[in-house]
Order: sequence, then C-alpha cells, then structure tokens
Amino acid sequence: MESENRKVILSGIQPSGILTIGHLAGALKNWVDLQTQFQSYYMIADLHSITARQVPAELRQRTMETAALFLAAGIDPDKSVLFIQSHVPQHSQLAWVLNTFTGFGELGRMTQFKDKSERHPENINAGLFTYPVLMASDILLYQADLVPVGEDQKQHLELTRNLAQRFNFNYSDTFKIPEPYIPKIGSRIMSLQNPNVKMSKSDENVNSCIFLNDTNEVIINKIKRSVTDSDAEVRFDEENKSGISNLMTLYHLATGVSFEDIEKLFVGKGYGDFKLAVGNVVADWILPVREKFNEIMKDKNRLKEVLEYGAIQAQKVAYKTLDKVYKKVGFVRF
Ligand code: ATP
Ligand code: LTN
Repeated sequence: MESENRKVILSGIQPSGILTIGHLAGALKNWVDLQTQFQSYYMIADLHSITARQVPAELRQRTMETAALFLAAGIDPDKSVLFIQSHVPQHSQLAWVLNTFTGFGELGRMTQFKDKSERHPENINAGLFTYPVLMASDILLYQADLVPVGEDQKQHLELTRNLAQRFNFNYSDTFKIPEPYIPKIGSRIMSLQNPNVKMSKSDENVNSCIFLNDTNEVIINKIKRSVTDSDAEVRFDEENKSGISNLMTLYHLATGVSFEDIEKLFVGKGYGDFKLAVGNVVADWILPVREKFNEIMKDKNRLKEVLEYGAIQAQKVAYKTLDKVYKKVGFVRF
C-alpha cells in the first residue's frame, strides 16, 4: 500500500442519491482500472453533500450504500484507500486555510455554483459557494497527481491548480499541482428523458436515470421509453442525435463493441429493436454489480471495518500535509 513511487490519484462521489449508470461509466469503471497502477484514494464526499439539505437518516444510509457500491463495482480496499470524507477532519481544516486564498470573484464564476443556485434559489448557502475550495482540499491533502472526474468537474480542477500554485508561490513548494483525468468515452452520460443534460442522481424524474439498483425489468423499460430523435437511423452524432448517441455509448461501455460496429449491427433496424438490445446489454452489465451490492449490504460490520481502516490510512497522509500548511502560514505548533 505504501509504495512511495507510485503516482497518486484521488476522487470522490457525493452520497446525495442512489448512484446511476453515469457514475459507473464515468467514474467507477475507470477507478477500478486505475487502482492497479496508482496509489488511489476514493472517498464518499458527505461533507460536500450537505450543501443541499439532506434528511439525516437518509444521508447515513446513502453514505453506506455508496461505499458498498464502490466495493461492488470492484474497488478493492487492499489496493485503494476507501473512506468517508467526514472521517478525516483535515479536509475541513485545510479548506478553511484555502478559503483565505480564494477570491470571491473566482468562486462566483463556477458554473456548477451558478447552475445549482439557479435550480435551488431557496438555499444558496455559503457552503455551496465555497464547495470548490473543499474539493481543492480533498485533492491537495493527498498530493494527488491525477484526479479522475467527469467533464463537469474540470473547472473545479482548474481552481484547485490555481490555489495550489498560489499557495506554493506565497510560501514554498507545498502542494503537488494535480491534473484532471477525464475518460474519452463515458464522461458525460446524458439523461434518458432529456439527452442534452447530464444524467444526474438528483434529477426529479426517475425515468431520466438508470440507478445501479434498478431491476432488469426497470432498466429495459426506462431505455425503451427514452427520448430519441424522429428519424430511424442508429448513427453516432452527438450534436443532432444526442439520444441515440447516448444509448450507443451505453451499448459500447457495456459490451466493448465499437461505435462503427454498433452502427453496422443495427442497419435497417428500427429504434425499437435497438433500444431493446441496449436495455438487455445494460441490464447484463449492472446485474453482477447489483448482486454484489446486496451481498455487501448484508454484512454492515465488515463494511464498517473497511471504512474505519480507510479513514486511518487517509488521516495519516492528510495530517502530514495539513501540518506543513499550518507551519507555513504561521500557526504555533507544539
Ligand atoms: P448530482 O447529485 O448533482 O447529480 P453528481 O452525481 O454529478 O451530482 P457526484 O455524485 O459527486 O455528482 O459525481 C461523482 C462523479 O461521477 C463525478 O466525477 C461526476 O462527474 C461523475 N458523474 C456523475 N454523473 C455522471 C454522468 N451522468 N456521466 C458521467 N459521469 C458522471
Ligand atoms: N465535486 C465532485 C465530487 C468531489 C470530488 C472531490 C471529485 C468532491 N471532492 C475531489 C474529485 C476530487 C462532484 O460533484 N462530482
């Protein structure tokens, strides 16, 4: 685990809902591959999730479920450090320091903040505004080289790099400057009901998402009812045929069949046949993850042990960085 020369990656998912196939395609699938090459830190970002109001009992349940899904998707606690963000107090501690290096204007330009405050005008809290600073702390504490994220998080990564450089310049080399790692295919799985927006676990319309705990029947039905265009050609064209292109992406990720071969396979066939085929391959893809998830959720004690072990490992690394930062800014250390 402590192999010093391996590059470090860190990523996280908020426990703000049941994970979707977007998380499997855009995040977990890659995380599983990356953990063999990199020293990997994967966290459940519960501190981030309370920027939107959560029901406490549900948050607790979702946090454990998210951890179980990480394991079910193939994250191996012997290879990766898997932990709950709030178990490592250094995240909030570093965030406070970095807040004092972040401009008001910089945060105001974040598109996620603008989107979320437009969608939820009733709760535009300061935490939502400083969310990217907490995310920067997550990354910088572990001296991450690479951060696997979806396309939507690129701007937050850019801010993280700026903050790291600013701090290093003001004092001396403290933080590694991280790079985003965005998968070419799958980094933006679109909503099944509106293929021009990202599939999102907090979408009010459950038909827009395939949840990782949906049954085969539900998956097949949701794909059958998904919104596509009005011609009948299975062709990859994200601009003009975003619905079909999204389904082709899912088919590709589930089977490995290339876009070209998918087009050939469905020449002359209608969307009905195509949607049924996508439904079947996606259901087959998710089934083992769902079965493993159910198994893991039956043994809560084991899950708790894994998370406690992860938190201890994470704290050790996080403490080292925070200690350096506290010294550099001039806090008295005994
Ligand atoms: P929200 O609850 O607002 O929908 P989210 O699901 O986008 O949030 P997270 O749960 O924190 O946010 O996302 C974790 C990771 O999964 C991020 O890297 C994100 O980009 C990726 N991800 C989420 N949804 C998708 C998607 N539809 N396609 C590809 N990747 C996704
Ligand atoms: N903001 C991310 C979740 C997240 C994250 C992180 C991702 C929180 N901290 C650190 C990568 C690294 C999101 O909403 N997708």
